Amino acid sequence: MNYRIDIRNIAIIAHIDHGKTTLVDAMLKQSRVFRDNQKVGELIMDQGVLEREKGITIMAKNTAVVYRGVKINIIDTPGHADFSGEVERVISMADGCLLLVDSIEGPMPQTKFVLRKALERGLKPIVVINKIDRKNSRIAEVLRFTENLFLELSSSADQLDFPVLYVSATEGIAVTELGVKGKDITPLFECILEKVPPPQIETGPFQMMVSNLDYDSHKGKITIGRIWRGKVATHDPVVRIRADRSITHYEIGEVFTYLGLKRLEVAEAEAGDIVAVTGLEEVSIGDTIASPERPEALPRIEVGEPTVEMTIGVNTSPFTGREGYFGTARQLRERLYKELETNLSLRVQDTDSTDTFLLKGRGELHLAILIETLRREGYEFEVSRPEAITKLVDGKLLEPVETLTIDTKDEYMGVLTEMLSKRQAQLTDMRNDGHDNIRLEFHIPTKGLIGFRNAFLTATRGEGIMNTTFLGYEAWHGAITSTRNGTLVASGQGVAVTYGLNNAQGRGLTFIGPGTLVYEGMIVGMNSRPQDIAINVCKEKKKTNMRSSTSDIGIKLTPPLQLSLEQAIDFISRDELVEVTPKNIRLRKKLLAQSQRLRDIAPAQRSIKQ
Ligand SMILES: Nc1nc2c(ncn2[C@@H]2O[C@H](COP(=O)(O)OP(=O)(O)OP(=O)(O)O)[C@@H](O)[C@H]2O)c(=O)[nH]1
Ligand SMILES: [Mg+2]
Repeated sequence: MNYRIDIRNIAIIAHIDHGKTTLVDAMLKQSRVFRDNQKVGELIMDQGVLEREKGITIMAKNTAVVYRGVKINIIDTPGHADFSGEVERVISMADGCLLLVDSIEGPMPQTKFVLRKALERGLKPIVVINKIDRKNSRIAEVLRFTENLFLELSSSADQLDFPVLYVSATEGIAVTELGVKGKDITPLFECILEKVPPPQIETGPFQMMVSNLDYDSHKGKITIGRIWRGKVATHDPVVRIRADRSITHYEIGEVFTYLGLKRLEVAEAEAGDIVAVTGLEEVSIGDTIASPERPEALPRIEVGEPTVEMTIGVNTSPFTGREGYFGTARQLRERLYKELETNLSLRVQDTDSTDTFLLKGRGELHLAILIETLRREGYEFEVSRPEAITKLVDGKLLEPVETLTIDTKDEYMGVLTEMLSKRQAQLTDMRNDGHDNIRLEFHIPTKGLIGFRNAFLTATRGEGIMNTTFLGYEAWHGAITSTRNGTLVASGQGVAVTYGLNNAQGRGLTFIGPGTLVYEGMIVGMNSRPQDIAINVCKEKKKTNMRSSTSDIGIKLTPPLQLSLEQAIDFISRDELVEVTPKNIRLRKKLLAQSQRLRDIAPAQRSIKQ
C-alpha cells in the first residue's frame, strides 16, 4: 500500500452548535486563503440562504487549506439530527475526524451518534473541547464525559487513545494543555498532520466515489468525491456505475481540487484527493465513476432510514394558481424525484392519487427545509401533518423512538414532564447544575414528538432548547390521543377585518391580521376549547354605506401569532393541511365546506358541537 503523505482528509463532526463551522473559519483565516482586505465574515461555509437565515449548517461541504506543504481537505458537517444523512454521506471521504465538544454542554446525543459513525468507519478522532473562552466552562468534567463516551462506543483499545485539544474557535486559538496561553490554531494543524493517517492509495485504473453534486450554469453538473484508485485527467473516458450496476459512458470535462473557498482547475488529480469533475450530465450521489478498463463499483453509501412521512400534493385551495409559478402534478413530481439525486435520506413515492406524493425524511426539519426550498423556487402545493413511519416485522408493529434532551430552567420541569408523559415519554436522566438550570433526557416515540415543539416553546416561554436523536425501532407503544385545541375556521371567502377578528379573539388566538384574504375552511386561529368553530372574520360591524374602517376605530386587536412554516407543519392535525406558496403559508381544513365537515365527524362529536 502507498500513502499520499502530502494530503490529509478530515471531517468535522459534533452536536448542533458546538462550533464546527466557526472552527473551519479559524482554519481558513489562519491559512490566509483570503486577501488581506477581503471581508469574509463568520460561518463562511454556511453559504446556503436557509443556512444563513437559520444559523445552522444543512449541507455538508468541502474546503481545503495547505499547512507546511500538506493539503488538508476539510469536510464541514451539520450537527442537527435531521441532517444525519449528510454526515453519513460524506464521512467516507475522510481518514480522520475532529470531534468537537462544547466546554459547557459536554457530549450530547448527537455527539454520540456521530462518534459512533466515525468509529464504525475506522476514523481516528481528535477530540476538540471547544469554546474554552466561555465563562462557566467545565472543561475537566466535559473531558471526563467524553472519555466515558469513547469507553462506551469503542471496539478496540487503540480507539481509546485519542489526542485532545482545547480550542476557542471564535478566538482562533488552540492549545494542547490547559493553562498554556495560546496564540493561534497551529497546534490543531500540527495535531492533524501527526495523528490523522495520510490517505492510502491504490495504483491502477481510475475509481472514485460520488459524495456530492453541484451545479454551475456554465459548466453544468459538477461531480464531487474522493479518488480511491488511479488518476483522472481532462478528457479521460470514464463510466458511471449506478446502484443497479448499469453503466453509462462519459468523457471528463475539467478537473478541480479544493483550496479555500475556490476550486482550482488542474490537469490531473490522483488517488487520495477530493476532487470535482465536470462532464457527467447524469449522475447520483453514491455512484462510482471509474475507468472503462476496470469498471468496478465501490460499496454504496449507506444512510439511515427515514422516520417521518407526509403527503405533498397539488394545491387544492380556492387560491390555487394565484401565487405560485409551478404547481402541476407533473412539475411537482419531476422536482421531487430530482431531489433524490442529492438528498440521500429522502424518499419519494407515488400514491393512488396522481396529484399526491408521499415524502419520507429523517425528521420534521429535514422535510421542512425541502418544503421551504421548493417554495422559494416558485412552487405551490399542500402538505399534510408529518407522521412517524411504522414498520411491520414478523407480524409485529414497530415504531421509531428517539432520545429527547431538554435544557431549561428548573421551574418548567413539572409542566414538561406532565406534557411529555401524555406523549409516552419516559424520563431517563436528569441533571441539575445547581444554578436553576436543568437537563432532562427522555426516551420517546417519534410520534410523540410531532406537534411537541410549539407546545414546548410556549410552555418554557422560549427559555428552553430541545434536541432529538434517533435511537431505533421498538414495539408499538399504543396510540396517543391528541391534546391540541380546536381551531377557528373562516366561514366564508373574503377579506378579514378588525371587527370580525376581534370576535375571533373572543374565542382564542388568531393567526392572521386584518386585510388577509381568507376562504371557507381556512384556519385563522386556535380555539381555547377542543372543538373547531366556524367564524366569519370578514364580518363588518354594521352594513351601512359608510366605510367600515371607521366602525373599527377603538377596537384594539392582539397582534396575530404568525406561524412559521415549521410551526405550521408542527401545528396541524390529521384532518388539516398546510398550503404553501411562494408568498404565503396558510393552514386549512382538508374538507373546506363547513357542511361537509359536519357530515364527516362522528355522531357523538356532532352532538357536542350542536
Ligand atoms: N464563545 C464561543 N462561541 C463559539 C465558539 N465557537 C463557536 N461559537 C458560537 O457557537 C455558535 C454555533 O457555532 P457554529 O460554528 O455555527 O456551530 P456548528 O457546530 O457549525 O453548528 P451546526 O452546523 O448547525 O451544527 C455560534 O454562535 C458561534 O459564534 C467559541 O470558541 N467560543
Ligand atoms: Mg455548522
